[in-house]
Amino acid sequence: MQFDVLTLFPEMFSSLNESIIGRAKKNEQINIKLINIRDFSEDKHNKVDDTPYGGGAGMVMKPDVVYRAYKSLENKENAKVIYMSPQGKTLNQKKVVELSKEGHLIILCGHYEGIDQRVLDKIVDEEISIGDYVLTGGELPAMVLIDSVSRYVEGVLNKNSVEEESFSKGMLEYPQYTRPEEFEGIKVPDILLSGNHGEIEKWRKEKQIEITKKKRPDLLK
Ligand code: 4G0
Repeated sequence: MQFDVLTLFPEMFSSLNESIIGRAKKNEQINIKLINIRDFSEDKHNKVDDTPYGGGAGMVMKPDVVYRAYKSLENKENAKVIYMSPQGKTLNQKKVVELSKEGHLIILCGHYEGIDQRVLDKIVDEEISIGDYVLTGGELPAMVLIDSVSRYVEGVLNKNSVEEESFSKGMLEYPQYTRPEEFEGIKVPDILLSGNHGEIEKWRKEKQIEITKKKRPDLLK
């Protein structure tokens, strides 16, 4: 999976060199290309934003600079362009799985009060939000998208983890326990030590229902 990220703050993405996503990059299961939008300013002060027409607070990212950054990318023909924005459709696990089937995502990160509408109309295929709150930029949402989508790329997780994942099936996970057998006077449920795999599976399914009912009843409806 190829991710191209258009951003004013490419250094924010260094956290993606850690853990499972870092390993996926090293294994070339995913590739993340970071494009600094500022490199495409032709202004002597490297200006990337300006005041909004019609007045109002804040700054707007200039359409020409964003467009040159976009045009610099290769193999755009088969890519989907995603704009991270609080006005987008809220990301969920279904959308994540859908996006993981694309081969190439171009992710546009806005700052200030957003980006001039004309370049958005020209290049954006889909506007996506990670939830109903406003952040200072689209970079954290872009990282959330890259992380969630990468988990479904072939070989990034071991197959069992993805297939067993109950969230995709609209349920929360059962509780997990590891050694020691007794912690602060609290024992691990006996059934998990029994070695009876049929009974363990039954217990876990019951727990999933109980936990989903209690914490996220909306998922069961
Ligand atoms: C575009 C995404 C981008 C427009 C981006 C702000 C939250 C999310 C940005 C704005 C973001 C999200 C109109 C304020 C950058 N904040 N929920 N901030 N406006 O996914």
